[in-house]
Amino acid sequence: MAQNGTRATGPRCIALVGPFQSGKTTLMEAILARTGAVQRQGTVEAGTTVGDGSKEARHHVMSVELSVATTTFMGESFTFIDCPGSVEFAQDMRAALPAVDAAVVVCEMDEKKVPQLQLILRELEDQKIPHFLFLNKIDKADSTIHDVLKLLQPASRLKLLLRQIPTFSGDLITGFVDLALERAFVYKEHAPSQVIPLEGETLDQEKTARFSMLEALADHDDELMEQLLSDIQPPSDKVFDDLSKEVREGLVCPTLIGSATRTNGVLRLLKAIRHESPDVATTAKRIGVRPGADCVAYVMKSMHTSHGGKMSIVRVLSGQIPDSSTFITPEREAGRVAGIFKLLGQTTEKRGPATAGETVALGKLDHANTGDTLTLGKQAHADLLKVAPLPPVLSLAIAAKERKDDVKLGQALHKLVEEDPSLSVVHNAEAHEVVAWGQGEMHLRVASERLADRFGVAVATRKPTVGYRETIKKGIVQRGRHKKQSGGHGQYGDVVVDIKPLPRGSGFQFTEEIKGGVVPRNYIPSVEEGVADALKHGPLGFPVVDISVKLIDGSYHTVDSSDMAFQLAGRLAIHEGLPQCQPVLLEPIYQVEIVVPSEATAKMNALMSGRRGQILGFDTREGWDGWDVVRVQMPETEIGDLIVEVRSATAGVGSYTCRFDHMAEVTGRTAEQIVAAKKAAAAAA
Ligand SMILES: Nc1nc2c(ncn2[C@@H]2O[C@H](COP(=O)(O)OP(=O)(O)OP(=O)(O)O)[C@@H](O)[C@H]2O)c(=O)[nH]1
Ligand SMILES: [Mg+2]
Repeated sequence: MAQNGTRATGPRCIALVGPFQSGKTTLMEAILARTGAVQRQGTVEAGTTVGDGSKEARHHVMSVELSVATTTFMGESFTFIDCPGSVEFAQDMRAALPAVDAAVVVCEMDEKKVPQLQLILRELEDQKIPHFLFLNKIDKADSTIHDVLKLLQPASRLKLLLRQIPTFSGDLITGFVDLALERAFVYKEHAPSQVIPLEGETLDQEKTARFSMLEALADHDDELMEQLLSDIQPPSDKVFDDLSKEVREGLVCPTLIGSATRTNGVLRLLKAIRHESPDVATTAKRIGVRPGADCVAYVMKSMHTSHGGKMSIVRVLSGQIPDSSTFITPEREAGRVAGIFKLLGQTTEKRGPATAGETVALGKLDHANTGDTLTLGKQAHADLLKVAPLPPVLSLAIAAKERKDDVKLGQALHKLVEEDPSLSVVHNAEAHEVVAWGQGEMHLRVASERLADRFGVAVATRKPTVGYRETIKKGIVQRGRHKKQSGGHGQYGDVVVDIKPLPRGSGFQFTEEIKGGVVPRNYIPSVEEGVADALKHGPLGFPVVDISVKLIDGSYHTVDSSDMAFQLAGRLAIHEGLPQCQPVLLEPIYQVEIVVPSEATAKMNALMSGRRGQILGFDTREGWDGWDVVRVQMPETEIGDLIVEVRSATAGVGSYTCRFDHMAEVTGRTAEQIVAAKKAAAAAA
């Protein structure tokens, strides 16, 4: 293991994370071009990048899953995990992060993206993952770049340490000064920057900025502090050692600048990563790999490919994986490896055994899922880290366009959920619906596209059915008589029932008070059956609840009475009685907890009034400085696309969780609309 400032060696695995569209995929492409893994640097616009190689990512021109590429830099192997920036696809990043050595957080000089940056940095800080900031799109930057730390520091709990400052020619950024190296560079497009003399005004700026950087490092190094106080220039080895040590220990976060599209600043970033990120032994220790454990690997993502096989992207944390080895997890046998592959986006290249530190794809591990901890041999290693799925925030009912695909749809959904546990599937038996829950409109849209593209199941989606009910406000005593005299055998059943409303949540109760055998015992269960059946569709079209039905009288015929006749009589009594009992519609009300940055709390008020929500209270969010929790009760139907508005009010970072609370009466226009929609749907069916 690398000690203090000495450089780590061996294969490294680095995550590229950051707010939506900050340039992660482009940066990975620039890195691959700079290190010679690709001949020509592709662009996301032209759909020619190694990352975002899936049909869905190309189609939407954004990352919708992680992309992995391994390259060699200065004789060492580096694997980059390009993570989607959209919050809707954040699960991929969360699942991969535990096993990386370090992360590069790609960001921009954009105030609107700071909240999302904060969320990502928080995740890295909580998991103690060493990280760098890469301020991208420097080609578009102006002089406000001098305030970069003022803009970004509030998002980070670690001290941000500016490692490079830009140099200008007029308003144009033409290069940078590296404050650790104390060297000035001019940018060359798609070529390494050139060293130029550091002199004049630039030298003065460099001195000031370097002093700030050293001061930040000295917060964790008394010797350096003394040197600074006594005006002694610290040796440059010491500065580099301190940088490495403090980055690895998660004490500071260096900030580098550059432009991914022009490949500017990429080489220096790579050098910083190479020099300052920890090795796999440190990472294994961080996430709790048992010392002396033989072969342990972590599944960053398992995928079902379109040609049917399963691929698991794993980081080897200790030991070696030979081909054809059989893995176990604490719960099950994960399968036998059929092929070990080096990845370059969608391109796979078969290779030999993988060793500690490497990130590879394993073929055909049929029972390995995202987040699994794999071990060879008989004794499983305890699960390293089970990343909890993000709570679902949006749902859609999904059906196969062709009935023959129903079974295939179920299987394909199961596979998608295995790959991405932030997607879940609920079967609504009452509405005969398969409901997919996910992280947003795009997440669910991409899931539908994958069903079609990868699994060959074309699907139609619609809003999920809400579980409305109805009940009655007053009681009635009602007779139901079924009598038919046609030719030979007649039919005869006659009942009188006392129908009454019950308190909310009581459901359906059936009792009887038959005296003198006016309805023979053996027919009473049939009456109950008929009543229960009639209650499935009340006068408004919905299941009736919170109602008691007591059988109090009736009559029978020795020859013509039968189970069927009494069932029909029971049903008739309900059909005729209920419309006179002031039926009312009931809708599910949910308890919703919305979490938002405090600036957006007031906006939630307005949002709720438009969605029939009732605010129960506000609180500060525990452990989250500057965030609030808003507790609300709102109808299920109004929750619908709540997430879309919560996100738009919070630069994408707000979210909510909810659970069913109770059923409540709906009246007026809202109720009329719901009933009319149900009638229309029933007529169309
Ligand atoms: N001007 C400029 N544009 C850039 C730079 N890097 C990326 N872009 C543009 O920014 C947009 C997003 O780039 P991507 O690389 O897809 O960003 P991303 O962070 O991977 O996006 P998601 O994964 O969808 O979050 C594209 O239009 C890029 O061309 C840069 O250095 N300068
Ligand atoms: Mg991307």
